[in-house]
Amino acid sequence: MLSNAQISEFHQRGFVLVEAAYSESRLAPLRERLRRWIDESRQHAGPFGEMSDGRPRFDVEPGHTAAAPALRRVASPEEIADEFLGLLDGGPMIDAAVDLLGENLRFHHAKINSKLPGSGTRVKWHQDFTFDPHSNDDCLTAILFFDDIDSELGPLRVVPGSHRGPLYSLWRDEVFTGAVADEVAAACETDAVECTGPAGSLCLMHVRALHASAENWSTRPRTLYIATLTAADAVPLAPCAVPSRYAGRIVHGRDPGRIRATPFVMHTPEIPRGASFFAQQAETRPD
Ligand SMILES: O=C(O)CCC(=O)C(=O)O
Repeated sequence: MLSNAQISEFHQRGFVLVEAAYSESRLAPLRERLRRWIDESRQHAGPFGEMSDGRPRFDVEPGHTAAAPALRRVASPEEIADEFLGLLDGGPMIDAAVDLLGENLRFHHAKINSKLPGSGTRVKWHQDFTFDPHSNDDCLTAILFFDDIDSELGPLRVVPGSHRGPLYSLWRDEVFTGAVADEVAAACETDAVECTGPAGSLCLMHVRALHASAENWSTRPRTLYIATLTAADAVPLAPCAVPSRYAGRIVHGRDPGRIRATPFVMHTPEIPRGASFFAQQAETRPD
């Protein structure tokens, strides 16, 4: 699926964008399902639904109303919609992950992050690995664009090469902030590049890559489907904040029946009390 140049870009920079990897006809049923969930959200004043750990499955922004719905997160969509479960059966995302991580692949978790027009939610700088540590870091975050995404929409921003740097703490003064320290974030602001492209594009990002995204003050939506896939011999070391009955499923190849461990030191992550890490990041003092 990926060219040698794309594979080497992923290893050098920590991410690679495959433009229009998914066709309109593959995106349409996913968008339609999301449209129905947005409609459903109009009936709720706050986060709703339930994940297997009892926390809400659907998260909405503060200020969400029936007239101006602000659904910002659907956790584990594969548990409640076959269209999303189908993404794990094969296709560009799985093929690209095989090219980057090897034949034997496991699913860890997935979610939809939506920034509807005028969305005030932003994502502070972090690395996915410090939320979801595994015994080795042959793990990636696959990000599928539902919309044409340009600079105005609060696109994903990534710091090239940061996947080869340190793991940064998400804790400040004994509080789990879900974001790196201000001085690390300031350096990221200088070094980051935007990940933009047409609907159907697929960004494959190393789980150690530092990334963030700004608010979407535009009149267009910015929706991402985000899945974490791992080499099959990478074993999770902490409970996942987005539980799924499909977690650990082999999505390509076979279970190698072994655990591969590489050394690293990091602080333990914390599961958010609420629906998602958006509130966890926002609860902490502004940076
Ligand atoms: O929605 C985004 O822009 C990024 C989301 C993200 O980094 C995450 O959910 O871990």
